[in-house]
Amino acid sequence: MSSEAGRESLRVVVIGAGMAGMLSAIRLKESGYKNIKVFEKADRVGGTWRENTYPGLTCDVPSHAYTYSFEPNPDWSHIMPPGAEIQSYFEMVSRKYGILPLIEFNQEIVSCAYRDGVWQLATKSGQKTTADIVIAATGVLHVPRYPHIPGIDDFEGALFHTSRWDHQVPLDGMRIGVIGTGSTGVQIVSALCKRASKLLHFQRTPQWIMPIENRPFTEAEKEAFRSDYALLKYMQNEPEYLANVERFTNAIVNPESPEMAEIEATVLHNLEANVTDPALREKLRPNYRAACKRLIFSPDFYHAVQQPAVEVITDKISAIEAKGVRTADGKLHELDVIALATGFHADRFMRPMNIVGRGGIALNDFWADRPKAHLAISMPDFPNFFMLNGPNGPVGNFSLIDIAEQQWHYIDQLLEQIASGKCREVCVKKQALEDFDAARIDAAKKTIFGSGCQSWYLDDNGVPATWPWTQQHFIDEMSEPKFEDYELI
Ligand code: N01
Repeated sequence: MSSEAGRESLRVVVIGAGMAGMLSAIRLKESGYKNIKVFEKADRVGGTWRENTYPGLTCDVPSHAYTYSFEPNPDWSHIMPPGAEIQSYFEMVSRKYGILPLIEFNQEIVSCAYRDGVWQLATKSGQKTTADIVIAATGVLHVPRYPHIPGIDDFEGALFHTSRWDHQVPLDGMRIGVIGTGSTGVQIVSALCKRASKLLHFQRTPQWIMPIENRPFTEAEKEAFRSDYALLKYMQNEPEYLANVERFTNAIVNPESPEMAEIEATVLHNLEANVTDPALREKLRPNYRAACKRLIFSPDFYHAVQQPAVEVITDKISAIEAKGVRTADGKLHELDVIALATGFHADRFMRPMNIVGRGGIALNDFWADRPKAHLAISMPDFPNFFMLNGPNGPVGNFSLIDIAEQQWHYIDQLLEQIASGKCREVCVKKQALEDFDAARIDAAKKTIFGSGCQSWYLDDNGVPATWPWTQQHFIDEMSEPKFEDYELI
């Protein structure tokens, strides 16, 4: 069979129409695959950027780096892109690249089982489909983590998780509580500090804050990006940003490196120089190393927490009551709105979908100890099932779009084995995954993420679940599969 004929006949299902699912659909279409279906549980593309709409939502990767390589965008308004602009960008791309007709919206895949050499999928509404190849592009942080706080259902005001923001609820002049000090909580506090009459930031653990500049692009700059394509491409791969990414990943991998010392000095100086009240400064001072939790980049958080309406509350939350939050010191903090910036279940990936591989092996059993996949992409006994942004990938402080594109480059080469008729089934060998996983865990324990703090990077055993090597190592791995690691049947 020629590759071309293979691409025309193979049935490919992509799960999810967020950034990575859209990328898959665009690339498959361009490569000549004719039988592509994308299933999306919601009614629009965009994934994370569709679901998160909270005030202040901004990506902390520079705008021009947070774009598909094939669709640079001269119109970004700021150095860091606001969430709503990212959502509009994805919607524009979905139209421009003609992938909307491939997407079945409001169709959540609930099961995906490998039987008789094909994947059989079913949606919540009962639609069934058969695929030769499945691409899971279901995202990482999409299942909200609700805190177990006594009385949480008793609150009489508005209470919601930050990824389920209720835009009907007025905010101006209101008494607002934000629980959680991750990237989300920090951005919300920065956005609401002058809108709320009282803004209480409930902090269980303080965070190190890396200062960043986030000014608007001038009209002249945007015009230059529009008229000079080379400049626009340069902005996507801006040398200073790439150097920062390299420095950052080197620091993560080697906590004793000069790069990490530089990060530590910068965040410490940020705290010392910009928080004037000594008592507040001590409240905000973490007792663990910078970047152990995902480092927060913010141009204005310290400014925000020093606004008159804002108070950082460090007393433990003991309950939520009808009128507000009660802390362990006995005080009731009366509130109109509570935003739960309490993060996500980062170990879910495709789940709760019921996925069953070759020989009846359930994904939940395969991942009983921890989510794992060879190079974040393939699993033994799950043939022709490939993940974008799967477990153990380099989800960190840099562009996930770039990571997904590199992963696609790798997956595409695996697909080619099937399309060209060299084999019918591709999945990583058990031993290859075991070797990868052992080396990964060994390296992960030595990264900054394993240096002694709680974070969503850690698995249930307290081991960092992320990519533990440099960005360059990832780029090298993604350049070409080592086919000897794969079962090609
Ligand atoms: O979630 P988090 P997030 N009582 O898990 C606290 C990406 N992102 O939504 O540290 C009180 O980081 C918890 O406290 P502690 C980015 O990758 C990117 O903020 O566990 N507090 C913590 O403070 C990011 O890392 C962008 O002690 C409770 C917070 O809730 C990831 O999403 C923007 C609690 C959770 O922090 C997740 O960020 C936004 C309880 N019972 C998000 N339970 C950008 O690009 C939890 N907490 C900028």
